[in-house]
Amino acid sequence: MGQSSAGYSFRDLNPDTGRFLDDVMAGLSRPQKALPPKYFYDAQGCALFEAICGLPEYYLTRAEIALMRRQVGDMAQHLGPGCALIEYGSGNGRKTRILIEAIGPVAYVPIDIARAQLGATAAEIAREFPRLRVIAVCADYSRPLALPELDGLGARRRLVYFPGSTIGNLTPAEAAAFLAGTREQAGAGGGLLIGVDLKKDTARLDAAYNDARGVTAGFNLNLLARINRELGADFDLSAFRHRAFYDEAAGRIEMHLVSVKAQAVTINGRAIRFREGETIHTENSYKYPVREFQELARAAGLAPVECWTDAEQLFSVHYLAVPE
Ligand code: AVJ
Repeated sequence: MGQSSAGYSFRDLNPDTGRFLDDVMAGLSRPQKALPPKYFYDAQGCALFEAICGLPEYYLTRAEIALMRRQVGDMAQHLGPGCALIEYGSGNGRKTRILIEAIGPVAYVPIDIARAQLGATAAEIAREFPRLRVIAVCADYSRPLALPELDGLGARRRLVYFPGSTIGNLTPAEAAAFLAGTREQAGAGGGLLIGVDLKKDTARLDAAYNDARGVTAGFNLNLLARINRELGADFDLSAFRHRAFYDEAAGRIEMHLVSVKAQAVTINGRAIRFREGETIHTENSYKYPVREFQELARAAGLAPVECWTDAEQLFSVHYLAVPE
């Protein structure tokens, strides 16, 4: 089970060992250069993302927390006590605490690629809920992963929690495949609780990813800084600009880093050339109306049971059941 300390155990599946360089080289060798958004979250990226969550323009986190506070009693009726709660992308665990308090799970399994933050969050939650079994798993959940043994914990069912609209990073086809895989992890009689950002007017969406203070720009550019730090590359951060826009036809925000001039960057002894205005596509963030997401869930073999939204209709949380 890996090293264990006060109240929680930590299993490290070494999600980034050797993969970061391969993924960066592959992504920057494509006609439309691209980098996987999961690499945003090194220690600096985690801190920048936390800052984004507090920005006036970034309504998502506030709306989701308000929704959780208001509806968690109703959610608990569906979810029941005594489950094993598995969470993808646990981050700082702020929403999770609201859920744990209301539903009383027997075990909590946070899964995250950000090792340091995962350890800190697992330790804090274990301290706050002394009777809860906390089993942290450092892993890349975008790939198949073996969950720790949960059968001996006396859980009545498995509930997978995937908050924050992180599922928006996937294309709808990828999201359906991901949901189908998650259905297997929850197992028959289990369930999924998923936070999904709603479609809304373009101006509001554009503002959320183009904040006045430039924190989102810093978050995006930190990906290049991380490649410099960890892979010894020589990206000139002042020669790239943040760009984010809502593509209404695709129903998604796209984030890019734009090369402001023709330039070459050396990574691992290889020159990567950029034309002036050429971009690296760093993130998609899909937005779904309630009905559209429910259809996606059905295509993945899940049964939509309930969907809660906040008072302003900015954000949604879906409860999907795994059919027996
Ligand atoms: C964590 C993927 C949900 O898409 O809104 C925030 C990440 N990117 N600002 C999102 C993000 C730019 C965020 N997710």
